[in-house]
Amino acid sequence: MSRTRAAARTTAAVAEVVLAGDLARPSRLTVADLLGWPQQQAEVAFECATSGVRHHRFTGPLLHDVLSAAGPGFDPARRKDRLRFLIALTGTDGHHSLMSWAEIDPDFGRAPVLLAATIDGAPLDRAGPQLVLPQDRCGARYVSGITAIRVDGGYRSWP
Ligand SMILES: Nc1nc2c(c(=O)[nH]1)N[C@H]1C(S)=C(S)[C@@H](COP(=O)(O)O)O[C@H]1N2
Ligand SMILES: [Mo]
Repeated sequence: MSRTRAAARTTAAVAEVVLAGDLARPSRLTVADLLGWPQQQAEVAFECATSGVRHHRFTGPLLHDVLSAAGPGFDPARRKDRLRFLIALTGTDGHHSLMSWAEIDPDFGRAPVLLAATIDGAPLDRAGPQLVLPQDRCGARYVSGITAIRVDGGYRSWP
């Protein structure tokens, strides 16, 4: 394979996460981009219904830092305004999880949720980032290979 084709392949293999929804600055982020935020570390244990207790060490930015930088469409000065916002995460295989904005907001649930850039010392550039919820007993919300994160403030008008 020529060097150019090898380089193109390498580029194609780098996973991207689409940040979309009610955001002033929607974007596409690679794992390399995630390394630009302050990095947190989490040693976690969670139970999987099929494979028992798993232990992992993750590093990466806080999900809250990354999404705040994208400009979610609420008035930051009005705390109640944030409570109608949801965060929908999708993995490569279609595994989904929903969170409320308040879960990760420092004024509310303050969950130290990471958008992990490494797992057990290995970079996630090709696999894509993984959601890390140190407070979860079960592993099901640790969505891996995240392809899209949608911030949705649409609950304003319901019912
Ligand atoms: N994309 C994706 N992420 C996923 C899942 C999945 O099916 N797809 N399963 C979840 C479940 S049920 C568990 S227990 C953990 C398992 O993580 P591990 O195999 O890395 O320990 O991943 C979670 N993340
Ligand atoms: Mo699981």
